[in-house]
Amino acid sequence: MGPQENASLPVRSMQVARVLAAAGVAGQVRELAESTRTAAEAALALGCDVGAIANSLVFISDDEPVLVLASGQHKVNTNALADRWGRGKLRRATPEQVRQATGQAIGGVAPVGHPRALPTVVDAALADYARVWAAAGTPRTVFPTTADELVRLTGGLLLPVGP
Ligand code: 5CA
Repeated sequence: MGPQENASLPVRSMQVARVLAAAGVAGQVRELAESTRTAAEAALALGCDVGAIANSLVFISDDEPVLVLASGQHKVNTNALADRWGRGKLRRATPEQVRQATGQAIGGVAPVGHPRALPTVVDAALADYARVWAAAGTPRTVFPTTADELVRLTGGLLLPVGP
């Protein structure tokens, strides 16, 4: 099913679906009846390991928003990641900063579909899974992908982000 056929998706998810289709991503955005607002909820709804959920976390570093696509299995070690990434300290973005940087709601922030592409790190732990799931613009929409595909989509760096 292509994005055209998926015409009932919310506007923000249609936008994500279009970016994915344009990038040649095969996985389709799907809207679930259950909430996928958190990694735990998404894993339950999808019947997958929580580690296979890619949370799209926005941080502010060196005065600009950056994106960390982190496995739901662990917290981001921001100090270690800033060192590895060669960036200044990472501070969690406020809800307003998340909205400004992504145009998407917290709990539904996608890896793509933002007003401007964000410098991005993809959690190396996601490479342990043959299929990972990421949010698609709303707290009920997701799409299947892989760590490699997320790197390609975002132009990001594959780095360990966990403790
Ligand atoms: N839909 C799932 C992935 S399929 C999802 O979006 N997970 S998430 O982790 O990326 O989104 C929930 C995240 O939103 C929380 O982990 C937290 O990092 C962020 N968040 C929740 N509340 C706030 C808040 N008040 N300010 C900033 N970030 C928040």
